[in-house]
Amino acid sequence: HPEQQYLDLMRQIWETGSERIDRTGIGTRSICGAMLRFDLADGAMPLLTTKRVYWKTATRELLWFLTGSTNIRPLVLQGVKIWNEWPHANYVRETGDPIGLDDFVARIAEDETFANRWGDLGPVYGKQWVDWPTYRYRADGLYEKGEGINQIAAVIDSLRTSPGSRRHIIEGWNVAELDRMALPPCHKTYQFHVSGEEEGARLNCVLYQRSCDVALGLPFNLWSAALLTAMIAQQTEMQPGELVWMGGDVHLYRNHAHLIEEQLSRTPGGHPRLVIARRPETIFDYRIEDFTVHDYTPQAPISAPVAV
Ligand code: UFP
Repeated sequence: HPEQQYLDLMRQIWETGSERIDRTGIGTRSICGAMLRFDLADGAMPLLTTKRVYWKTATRELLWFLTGSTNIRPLVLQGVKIWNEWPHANYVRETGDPIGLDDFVARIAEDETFANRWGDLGPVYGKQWVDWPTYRYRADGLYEKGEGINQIAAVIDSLRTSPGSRRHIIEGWNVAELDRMALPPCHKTYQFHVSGEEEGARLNCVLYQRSCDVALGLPFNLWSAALLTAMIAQQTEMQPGELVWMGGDVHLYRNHAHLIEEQLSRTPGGHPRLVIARRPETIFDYRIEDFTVHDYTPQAPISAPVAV
């Protein structure tokens, strides 16, 4: 079963990873460098079956990236909580207001002006993906803001016009803007590759993830990368090919022991398949209702605290 790769990676890190104190202070066991490969043919998805993965949440996040938004409000309004901790911590730090997370999030939902001021994450994925900033140098040696680059549209264009290119890249790691991001991108580089020709063309994707929480982050990241590949394949009239995932610092948090032990005792089962209901005009026109997953009967969810 393809999911066995994930479980083997988890076991390898837990048994052989080096112990270290990380930025969050929780501590991890970590290895340097790992690779997973998944065949995406016929809608096959790397959606874990040994615990329930909330793929709709990850899908809403991906669609939000594609809108270019970096404000949590659109996610909050859909009940997606994954980015809430950062703006909350920032607000408490800057204002000294000891408001709790739930009250802060309720205010983001109710008050648009408040959300504009306090709900932004800085120039994270959405901004870099569809509006990478450029600068134009003037004759006087100063420079002014140029037009942003839509990397997603550019990759779709290059896949259509020169499928054999080795430059189909979407990059999140904007070095000059890292210090303004709530979190520097983890899934930072996507490279696409076309194998086969004409009707048989298959769209492959390599994702390089610099930092990976294998227990809580990776299940989401695999789903989203596969989904993005499937969407781009549909837009460029190709079949989804292979997803190759590569990790840099690949780790497990020490306080995830119960999750890891439980999950490693389970056996994967079933082959979840993605169905996309329609082919929207552009990559930016997909809606959550367009996606369904068939044959997904996962084992029970296993919750664990996220390291912030
Ligand atoms: N992390 C992921 N995937 C993500 C994401 C975060 O695994 O999509 F946004 C984890 C990796 C790491 C932490 O444990 O969040 C980020 O911390 P750092 O920036 O110190 O690597």
